[in-house]
Amino acid sequence: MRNQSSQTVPTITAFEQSPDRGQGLARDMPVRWALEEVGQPYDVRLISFNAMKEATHRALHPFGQISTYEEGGLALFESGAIVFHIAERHAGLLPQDANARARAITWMFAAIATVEPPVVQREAAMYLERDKTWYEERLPLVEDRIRSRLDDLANRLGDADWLDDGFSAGDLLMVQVLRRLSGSGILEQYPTLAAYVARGEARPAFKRAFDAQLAVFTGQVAG
Ligand code: GTB
Repeated sequence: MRNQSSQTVPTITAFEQSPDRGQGLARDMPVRWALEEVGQPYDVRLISFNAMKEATHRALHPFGQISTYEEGGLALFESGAIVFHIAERHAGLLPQDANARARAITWMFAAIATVEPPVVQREAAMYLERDKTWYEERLPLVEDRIRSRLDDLANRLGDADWLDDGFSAGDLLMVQVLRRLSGSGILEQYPTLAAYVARGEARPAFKRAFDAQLAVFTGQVAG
């Protein structure tokens, strides 16, 4: 959702040229999705790999990465924190009931702190460690760690649609983490989790967010 006029809408950053070639796997995607879920218009500043490491961007993001979020005098980084901020400020991503809200926040942390790490390790192995002598030995170990998490996650999800009653920011982050296993063959071994991801991807807000980041890759959005 691109803002046409107001100066007060948030601005997020995204890759000028995402290495995922428009698959929506980079960290602007959960932020876009959250903004779309709550109906908050936003602007996007596209950023190159070089610019990401410069002082201007590092003032926003100490680690020189995407995504960032600027809204008036507030500047945030870390996609999970940004999604949490959006969910706190708008209705739609966290339940009103205090206990249900706390559980949804717990799932946000679980996605980022428990499920995501082995997924990131797999990405690091595949993209950064492929030329190492130990790569062929390491990859199956990392994938076993992912399966261990997915075993437990699938057991907890059971045949429910979402992790705790209705869709929440916890599901948004969990689905986005699981999407990063697309094409690995791992997620396909868990039909209920694959269906859970498909449910997330079928949400209109997801589709709007996905199309917006894809438009960057296909050149339909100028930086
Ligand atoms: N914990 C941080 C967060 O959630 O915001 C992680 C941020 C992060 O890793 N950002 C990455 C980045 O800016 C982009 S998303 N990297 C540039 C750098 O560090 O120099 C990671 C990512 C990149 C590419 C793919 N892909 O091609 O599939 C998937 C995920």
